[in-house]
Amino acid sequence: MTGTAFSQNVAPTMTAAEKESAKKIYFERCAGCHGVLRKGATGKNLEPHWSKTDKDGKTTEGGTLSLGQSRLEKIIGYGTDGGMVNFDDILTKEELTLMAKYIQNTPDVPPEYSFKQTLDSWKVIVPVKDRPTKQMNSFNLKNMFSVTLRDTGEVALIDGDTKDIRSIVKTGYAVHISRLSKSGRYVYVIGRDGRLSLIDLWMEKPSVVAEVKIGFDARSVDTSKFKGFEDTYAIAGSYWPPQYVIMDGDTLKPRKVVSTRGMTVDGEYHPEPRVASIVASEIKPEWVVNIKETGQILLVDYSDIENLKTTTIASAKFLHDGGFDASKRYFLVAANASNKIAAVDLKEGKLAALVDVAKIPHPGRGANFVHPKFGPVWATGHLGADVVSLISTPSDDPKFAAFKQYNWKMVQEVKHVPGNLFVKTHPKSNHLWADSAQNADKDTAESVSVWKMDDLSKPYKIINVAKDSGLPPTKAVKRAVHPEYSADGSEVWISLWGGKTDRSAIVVYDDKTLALKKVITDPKMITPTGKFNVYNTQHDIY
Ligand code: DHE
Repeated sequence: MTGTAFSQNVAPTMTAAEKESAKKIYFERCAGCHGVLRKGATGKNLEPHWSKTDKDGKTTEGGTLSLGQSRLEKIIGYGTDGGMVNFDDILTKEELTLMAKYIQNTPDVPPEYSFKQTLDSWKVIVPVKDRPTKQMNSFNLKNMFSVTLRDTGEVALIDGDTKDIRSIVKTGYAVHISRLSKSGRYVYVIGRDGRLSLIDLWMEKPSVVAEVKIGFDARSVDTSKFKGFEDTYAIAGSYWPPQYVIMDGDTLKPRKVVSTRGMTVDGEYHPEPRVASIVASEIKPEWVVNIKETGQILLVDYSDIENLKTTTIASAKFLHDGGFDASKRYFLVAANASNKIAAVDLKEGKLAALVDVAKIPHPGRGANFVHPKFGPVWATGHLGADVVSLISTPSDDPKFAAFKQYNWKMVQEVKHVPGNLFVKTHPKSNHLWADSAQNADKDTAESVSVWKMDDLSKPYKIINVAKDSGLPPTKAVKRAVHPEYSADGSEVWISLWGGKTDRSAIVVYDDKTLALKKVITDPKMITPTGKFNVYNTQHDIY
């Protein structure tokens, strides 16, 4: 394609009102994968015209203008084999036309967001002095689940013992994750709109005690977990603007904002390097902050936040989600556009390995177990391939010495189906669970697969969670997503992520017998997705 061919194509005109509504849809549905500046990450570059020159000097060009209106409408409506999902069941025909027009126009650059704006947005709803000094309810907090109700902008706190909904809390838009303070008292909930809510589980009815807006678009949060810093700080990462914010743990008072703009691992400047996963090391007073577009993993030392020290570890693009190995010395993160897992050694503060896996790894937190042949392994599923990859992880335990030879090798690919988002197990379980929520086939997307650890050659059982729920059939697929264990490892909870007005459910299975145990449903149970068991999240058990 030459520059002349592009110059012949002109972006369709749009009224200010059309642009405004397209901008809103783009932010809610597209920015997560394609970026606010549309430079692409998990999704393709969507600028009207782009050109890039590789290290051999070869220039390639492309852009939405060269694709044109009708091709773009088809791609948005029906999706592609390359991993783009279809939007014809989410957007109207008029909205599909609107979006195809919008992405042929030059992207709007959203405003920046300063420390002062962050501070101005900060609200303490219940000051620390007015909070309880001991637990005021009789709930077994260890087994409480914080459940994302994605499309209602709420979190449900569900009692794992009784399965009762104890509280439904208003939070940010399309909440992404919940994380626990080291003590297990506070739940931190981050909305896609950057609103961070702090929930105090000790209150008679657990409620939000503080809030702050850390940016316009966000996905990650964690707290300080190193000895001596328990519950002291919180950190939240923003997609736009690309920066992270360090706050006081019990009030969310902003203390520092740090930009993540800079050079990619390929040596190019990137204006939008978004903060993907963040985890707290328990070995040092450090957070692991994974920067998506640059492929740089930051170890942020919070022992002196006025004189912040950061170690920058080059890995691969584009960093997304990940979890610890069983020893918690290593953090393994998906570099999903490179089809690699990067492992960071938190003791040495350096990259331990870059392991090749299949297309678009998506581990969630991953799953740790002892493989009968290869010893300790960490598992990741894939969005773009039909396997769960097992990576051998090091252990100091002499009983695993014989497995050292396999360390950091991908030792087995367990046959699954594409469209897997999350895998999960528990130290007390002999089962590996994997969803297939993004699979194109409805039955498969509504089911999960379970393997026995001693025979990973095929799933021991495929469970159709939507059928087990007994919910009436709906037009929208009820995606069975995100297996999560109860605190004692005896139950597995699966969400049914249905239509945004459909009553849905969380379906609970007995992990030993795989029998259906309970369907948790309620008129307020709309679009449940992530579920975060207090004890397992607090202690990184998976
Ligand atoms: Fe997630 C984790 C980003 C879409 C459910 N998701 C994460 C993390 C990131 C991320 C960076 C790691 C956070 C951490 O550990 O600090 N997710 C993104 C996106 O950019 C993406 C692809 C597109 C978007 O627009 O947001 C995206 N994610 C989704 C969904 O559509 C899911 C399935 C449903 C939902 O609720 O939105 C979804 N993501 C989750 C969940 C986790 C998560 C449940 C936490 C997993 C865990 O067990 O800890």
